[in-house]
Amino acid sequence: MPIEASDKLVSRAAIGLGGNMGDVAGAFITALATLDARADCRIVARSSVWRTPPWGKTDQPDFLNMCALLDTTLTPHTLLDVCLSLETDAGRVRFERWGPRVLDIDLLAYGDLSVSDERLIVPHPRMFERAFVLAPLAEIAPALRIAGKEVASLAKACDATDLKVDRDATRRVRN
Ligand code: A4P
Ligand code: MG
Repeated sequence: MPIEASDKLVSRAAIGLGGNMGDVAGAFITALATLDARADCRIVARSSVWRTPPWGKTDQPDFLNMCALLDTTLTPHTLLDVCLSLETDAGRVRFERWGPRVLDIDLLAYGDLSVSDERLIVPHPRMFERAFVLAPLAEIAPALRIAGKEVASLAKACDATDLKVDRDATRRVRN
């Protein structure tokens, strides 16, 4: 179904989902279904689900990561608030930065907008060095330009040798 007819501008946003506690693929499915059920959001693409070694804080279990594209009439800040509430709904409790989590949703890009304030930085500042973001994003948006660079070439410049597609989780998320 197309996004609800309104006089509001529709923007294409990219989000990254990650987690390494409990049924992460189940949390991805619920979060994407909840977003898609809103009148002001429509999921238009889902990447594969990738199994990825932990980045930043390495003494924790592997993550599952995926990306999705959505059309939305929400502002970037309201979309962030919706994503943060989906994390809470999934049972996320913040223990430590970069620590284990059921569900993390990052707003990677919002149209070609740049935002930088105390609550939100878009494009996501750490995505350019993260194969676990760029490999899934390149599957669904290779030609997207973020900060002037094509996602496909950003992904090629990143070492993705330790990442692999989780076929079962991908099947679940795409069903
Ligand atoms: N915030 C600002 N900009 C954004 C944005 N573009 N998207 C603020 C989302 N949030 C944004 O986030 C803290 C605050 O960042 C939010 O309240 C929001 O206002 P958080 O999710 O509470 O904290 P965090 O996730 O622990 O920290 P951070 O720095 O956001 O971590 P990252 O960058 O999300 O990294 N390894 C693998 N393999 N896969 C992963 O998914 N994830 C992380 C977390 C570390 N290592 C990983 C993975
Ligand atoms: Mg985060």
